[in-house]
Amino acid sequence: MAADESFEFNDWCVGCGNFGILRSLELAIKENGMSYENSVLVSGIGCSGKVPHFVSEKISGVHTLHGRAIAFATGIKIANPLLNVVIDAGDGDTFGIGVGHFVSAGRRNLSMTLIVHDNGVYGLTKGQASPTLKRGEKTKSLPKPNINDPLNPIVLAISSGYTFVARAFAYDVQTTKEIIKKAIKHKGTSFIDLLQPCPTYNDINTNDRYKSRVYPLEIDYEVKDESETVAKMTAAIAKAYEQEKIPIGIFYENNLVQPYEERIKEDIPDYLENPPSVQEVALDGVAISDVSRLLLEKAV
Ligand SMILES: Cc1ncc(C[n+]2csc(CCOP(=O)(O)OP(=O)(O)O)c2C)c(N)n1
Ligand code: SF4
Ligand SMILES: [Mg+2]
Repeated sequence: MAADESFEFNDWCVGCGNFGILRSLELAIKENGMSYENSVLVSGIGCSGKVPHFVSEKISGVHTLHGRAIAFATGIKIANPLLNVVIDAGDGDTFGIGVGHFVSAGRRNLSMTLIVHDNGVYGLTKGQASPTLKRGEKTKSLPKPNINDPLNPIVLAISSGYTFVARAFAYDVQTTKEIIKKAIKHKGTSFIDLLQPCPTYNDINTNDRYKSRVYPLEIDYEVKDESETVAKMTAAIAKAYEQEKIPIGIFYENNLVQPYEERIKEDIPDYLENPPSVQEVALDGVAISDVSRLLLEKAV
């Protein structure tokens, strides 16, 4: 969206948890001082993918492809490492078609934030089971109970290398806002598993069910010395597997892992001052872009 466009008519269903996520994000954008000039929202495909259209704060946004939001965001952040990059993606988008990108992003640790709208279903396409729906659960539009085991987003994020891993609940706007603000300020890739009721297709994980089960997570989550890493990961993973009650908060944070942009800077010392986004790409019709330097240095 351009800076002078007003936000579009919102067509999410009444009672959708996406409203709570959108509100939390809008507040975080405002309180973090994010603007059209210094920030961009990147979304995938699905009900969740409409966030850049519906957000009321003036901020740049791009609605991309199913399962490819992380890939687009990675390109944007590498081209302009000074931007705040926030990704909004569905659970189907991130852990189904896009799961390879999810794992690869953890290994890089580029400074950007991934918010996953975790509703247990493919909402936009009428409620098929997403990779976070539990085995044996039969939501409204499934003909039979789900026969796949779910993946645990927190566990997958920690084992993939994410350096800020949290869970939030869509209707707890204050807590969610605070978690989003911290995630955006984090140096490295931050991930929030955002529990989102979908009243239209998920009649199991309802707002009431979540409200009776969520509680604030109190855990010493930050790795302050490398020797603590495995113990902190293990404690976070144990909490992530709790079933009856659902802890909400930050599970794991590690600021000792070098962010990807600093890894690039080791090879290209002026990368942050002279990133590809500020370079002339052509002179008199001849390409003069220096992107090739970045690609050659970082080819893997
Ligand atoms: C390559 C591709 N495959 C399939 C689709 C169809 N499609 C659109 S949205 C969607 C599922 C979205 O589910 P999720 O990511 O969980 O988002 P939600 O709607 O629940 O927010 C699918 C499969 C598509 N747009 N592109
Ligand atoms: S289908 Fe579900 S996720 Fe999509 S807008 Fe409706 S309630 Fe929200
Ligand atoms: Mg979904």
